[in-house]
Amino acid sequence: SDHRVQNSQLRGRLMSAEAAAALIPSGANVGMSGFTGAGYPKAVPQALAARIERAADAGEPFRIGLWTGASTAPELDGALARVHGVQMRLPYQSDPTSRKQINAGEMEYTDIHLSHVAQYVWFGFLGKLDVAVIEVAGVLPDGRLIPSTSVGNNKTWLDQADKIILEVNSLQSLGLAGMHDIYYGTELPPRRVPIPLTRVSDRIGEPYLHCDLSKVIAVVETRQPDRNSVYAEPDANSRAIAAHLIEFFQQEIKLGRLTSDLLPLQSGVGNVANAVLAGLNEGPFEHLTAYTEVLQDGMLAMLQSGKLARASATALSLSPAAAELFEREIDFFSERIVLRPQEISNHPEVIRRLGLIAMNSMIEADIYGNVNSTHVMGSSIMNGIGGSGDFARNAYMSIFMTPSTAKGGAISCIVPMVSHVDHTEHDVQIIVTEQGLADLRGLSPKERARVVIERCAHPDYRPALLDYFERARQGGGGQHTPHLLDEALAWHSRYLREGRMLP
Ligand code: 0RQ
Repeated sequence: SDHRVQNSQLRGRLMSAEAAAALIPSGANVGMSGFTGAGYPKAVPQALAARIERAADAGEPFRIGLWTGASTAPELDGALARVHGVQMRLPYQSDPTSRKQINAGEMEYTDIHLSHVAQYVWFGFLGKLDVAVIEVAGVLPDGRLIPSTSVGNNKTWLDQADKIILEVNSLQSLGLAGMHDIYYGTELPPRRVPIPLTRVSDRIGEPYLHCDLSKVIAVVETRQPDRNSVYAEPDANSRAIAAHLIEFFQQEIKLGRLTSDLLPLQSGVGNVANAVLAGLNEGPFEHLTAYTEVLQDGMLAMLQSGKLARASATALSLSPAAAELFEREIDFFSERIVLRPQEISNHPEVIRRLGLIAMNSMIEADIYGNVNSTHVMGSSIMNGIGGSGDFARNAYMSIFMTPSTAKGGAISCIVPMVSHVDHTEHDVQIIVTEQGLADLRGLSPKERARVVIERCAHPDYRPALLDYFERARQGGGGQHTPHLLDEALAWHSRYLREGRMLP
């Protein structure tokens, strides 16, 4: 058997994915590893999906509650959703099949700030966790676990689940050992003490996960790569957004509010965020650091070029080419990257202390600076809030970015009123589109509206937005945040009726 399972007790639990999946009962809450397509179990979820399908064919409904770190991959979310095996999902997903079922009302979904998930489980807010299914890179002779390419909520799942299934993936690099920092010092209120992390690269915990070996009911060997999706080449919009940001940071340096090493960067997921990093890699800043949730291609390139000195995250999210580079240069990256539990990578206390520059993408913003990151036309979920709220609320500076239009121009991403609010005007300081950058710090709502419309809206929509604002200024309503309530969401309903927002 495989040298990666060095503990004899756990070696005695080796079995097939099918046999392991047979140990998960219907109705169970299952905590799986996985964060942005990294470090998720690859065999047991598919075997479980096959079992669920057989049960359905036999007329026996079989569904589970599925908890993870964040998004996973087709082999996990996709496979289980396709057989309608997920009754309730939390805290984040980005899977097309799951999204469809959630929006059809066939799957319950609880979209939770990623830093809250572990403590909610400890508090008992989410009910009992029955089974943990965790991918690891290996098992040490004493039973400690070498974490995989994401940490996410794995520590909490291992601690809180009644039973544990381990997937040992021999394709994950053993060079990962030592890269993680698992903090076991979190207490429950009222016994909490400060988290002793004052610099991005501080190590405050241990490199390995541990668990009660008597809870381990199965160990499954796998050899499969992470999802590793390719990022799009930065397009003109993304490059323009990056250029506006770089100019803004330079201005802040001139004003003495930032230095040339800026402050630790947090960058969201997606193509725009990745393109902004590519822009920063060519920008004039030096000795940058990152305290972020997901380390994507852009950050790997910045570490390699030396622009980025140190990075902390809870997960990798790499393209196949970047994953290859990571593997090849693992000793180099191991000196520069720390992977932490998501309750620490996203912890409000640490984010506030370090003073992050948080850069996240959004779906839409309104003229007053409220931001919607999660819902299309008010009622359909896209992915979820993820870590954007953890970072936006607590950062030194909170930036949201988007192209000014979507769907070939039929949708304006700057609207009179957002159709769903994830980040209120109080948590949003900078809005950037390819058109320009709106610095909202210290502005009143009416001042913000003028800046957002002038700087960020697409020229095709600017007159209509100004017209809305001016009529709201003259309407009889309150003049702190002027709105025309009968019209505020008319752009969205017009899009749903006619396929375009503009009158
Ligand atoms: O859909 O591909 O079907 O056309 O939304 O839009 O422009 O490709 O942007 O990939 O960066 O995603 C906010 C969803 C942006 C993401 C969001 C449609 C658009 C397209 C994607 P199509 P883009 P991105 C830490 C930070 C929340 C979590 C977060 C997200 C699709 O960034 O999920 O921030 N964020 N986490 O057409 C209708 C609009 C639209 C619109 C765009 N106004 N109306 N559809 N789209 N704008 C990391 C983690 O938490 C893990």
